[in-house]
Amino acid sequence: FQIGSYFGASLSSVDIDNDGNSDLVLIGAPHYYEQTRGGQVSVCPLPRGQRAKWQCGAVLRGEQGHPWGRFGAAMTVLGDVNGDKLTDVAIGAPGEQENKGAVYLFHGTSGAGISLSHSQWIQGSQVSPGLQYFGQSLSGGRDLTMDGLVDLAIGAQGHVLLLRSQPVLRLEVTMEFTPKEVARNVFECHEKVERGQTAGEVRVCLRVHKKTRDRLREGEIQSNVTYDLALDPRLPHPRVVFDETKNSTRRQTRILKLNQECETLKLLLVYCVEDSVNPIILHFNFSLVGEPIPSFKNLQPVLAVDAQRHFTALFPFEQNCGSDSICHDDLSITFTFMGLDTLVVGGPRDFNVTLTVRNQGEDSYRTQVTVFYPPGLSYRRVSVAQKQLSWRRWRLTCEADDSISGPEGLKNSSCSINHPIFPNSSEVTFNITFGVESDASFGNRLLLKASVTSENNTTRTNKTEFQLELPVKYTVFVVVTSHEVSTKYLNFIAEEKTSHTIEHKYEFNNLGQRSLPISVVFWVPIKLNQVTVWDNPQVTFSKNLSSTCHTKEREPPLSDFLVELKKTPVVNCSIALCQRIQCDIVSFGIQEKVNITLQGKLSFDWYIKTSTNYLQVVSTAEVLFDNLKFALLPGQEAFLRAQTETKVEPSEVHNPLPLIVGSSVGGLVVLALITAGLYKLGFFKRQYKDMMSEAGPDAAQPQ
Ligand SMILES: [Ca+2]
Ligand SMILES: [Ca+2]
Ligand SMILES: [Ca+2]
Ligand SMILES: [Ca+2]
Repeated sequence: FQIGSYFGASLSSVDIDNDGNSDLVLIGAPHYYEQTRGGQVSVCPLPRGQRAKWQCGAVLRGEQGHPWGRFGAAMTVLGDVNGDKLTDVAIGAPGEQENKGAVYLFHGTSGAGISLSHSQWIQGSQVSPGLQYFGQSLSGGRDLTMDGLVDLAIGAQGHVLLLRSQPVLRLEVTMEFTPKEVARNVFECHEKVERGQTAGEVRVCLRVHKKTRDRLREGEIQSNVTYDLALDPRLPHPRVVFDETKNSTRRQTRILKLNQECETLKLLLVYCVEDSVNPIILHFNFSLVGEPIPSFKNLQPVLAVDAQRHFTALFPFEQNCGSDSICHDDLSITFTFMGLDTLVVGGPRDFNVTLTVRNQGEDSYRTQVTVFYPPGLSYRRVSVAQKQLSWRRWRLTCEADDSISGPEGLKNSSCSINHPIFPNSSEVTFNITFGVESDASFGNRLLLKASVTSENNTTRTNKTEFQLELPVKYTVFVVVTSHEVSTKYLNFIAEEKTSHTIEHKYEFNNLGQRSLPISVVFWVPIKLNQVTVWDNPQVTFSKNLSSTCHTKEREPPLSDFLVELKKTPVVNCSIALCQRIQCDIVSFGIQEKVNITLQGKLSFDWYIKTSTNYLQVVSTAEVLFDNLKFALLPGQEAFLRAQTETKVEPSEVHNPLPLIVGSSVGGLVVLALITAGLYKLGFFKRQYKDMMSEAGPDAAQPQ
């Protein structure tokens, strides 16, 4: 106890449950001082049993901010004012607000207790501005106005005020949907989307109840109720609207008596429903204002302070889960590489996997496909395959997790299928496109895994996981070319037994993205018709490469070299005995370049004259690689082969003397023949006769 608190200055015994026995005693201590509130009332339940002691555990207090409020200076038992049949009390605090005063109401609670928070705070200044010490005395529990409702007399300085208690109302709301669920064929979208389908109807019924017992006649009590209905209030795009308003909300105001009133509202679906797991929510809230009753001096009914103001009803979607209402899905997954038999790394950048997911059980919730793939692949996109067995429009969204996880060091992408429901008896086929890094290494086989899961908690089966391997090869991009500095032309004098140095130089380039072992093979014609052509060919590398070379001879496939040479003046391995030189290079690096030169002595004893007067000596270079591990891109075979030609021609020896002699003799013979011919024709004789006849007559005339 606080000294000077005036504990016991006011006192009241209360029979909360109205059984005729007092349940507790309220003891006021109006001068009890706290920094924020002045005065308090101890709640002391009557001790049960003869030797039991008083225990005043609970304390009632006024509002904060009134250290001089003198809460508990007066108190009275009110009777039941809120209609719960439990006794309520009023406590005065005449010192509040500089002695303007206030009165607090506390409701009895079940279990013969009292609510520690007040239900009403009536300030004297609100009742009448000039009042002082409002609440310094209180008297309640009687009906003075003949309406059957208890009233409260409140003393103030020079005044007594009579406050009436009001009829207390509650509103009962029921909302029922017809049909009980939105039918499946209505909310599922088919190929042809029909807008504004009727989802069903809701019957909303309101009934005002009066809680307090009084002498008012039923018909006299009316209240003005304004209520708001909202469909899917938390969704940005509600799934249904009221047919009447074409909106998801609707406001209505009605004057209600104490009877039930109902209305039926039609609900329309706005669009194809994607979320058919969560039911449609219909929310109801209202405000109620009692109509003043003229026959009782405008006594105004009031809504109970603790009345329920919000109501919700759920309109579920029809589910496909059978009579047990538990959905057992039956999922399976398979995939293919779309006919691809080998993945060629460094070839096409995109790599497609076609997945097929089936649900042969009941509806599947939040179905998810996860694909596991090695680093070197990266998720690009997902697309629904063109041909589908179903009319549905599947919604697929995938997310890639590029972090490497799990003991196998795989990456994964997860795709949600038609969330939230992947319906029963359905199948979807879709493609996931991966990018293939051109320098990726997968070994000789690529392993892909996929699994399908759902939130149905159905056990995993061997159908819900799938894996497939694909052989992998890597692109080769090695280019061999004949070098410019090779010996292009040689001539010789047939009579001389000479030979010339010959060089065929080849350049090898690795333009690909990876180093690889290769073999280079040279073909050199060494003998034609058992006569040496290219003597002792030698191979020299432009730089040190770890390599080993081995040679062997090969007989020509075509035996009749004369016939072939007449067709084409080429000496190559089809008609000549050749040396095949193979050099195995252990690792030919990325962007590496090497020149390899074939050297030797070319002799000419083998030379055979043909109509062309020259012959081409041809060597060939080839690149070989392991076909099991590596592959060429289409059209690149030509880069793996090159040849070098040396034109060989015999030199002509020119002697000028026989030509001069021959020309002179010929000239004299021609001259002799012309002269002889002219003589035969009488060219010389006739000239002589002519000369004679012209001179004859002139000579006889001198007589
Ligand atoms: Ca009692
Ligand atoms: Ca009560
Ligand atoms: Ca009354
Ligand atoms: Ca079931």
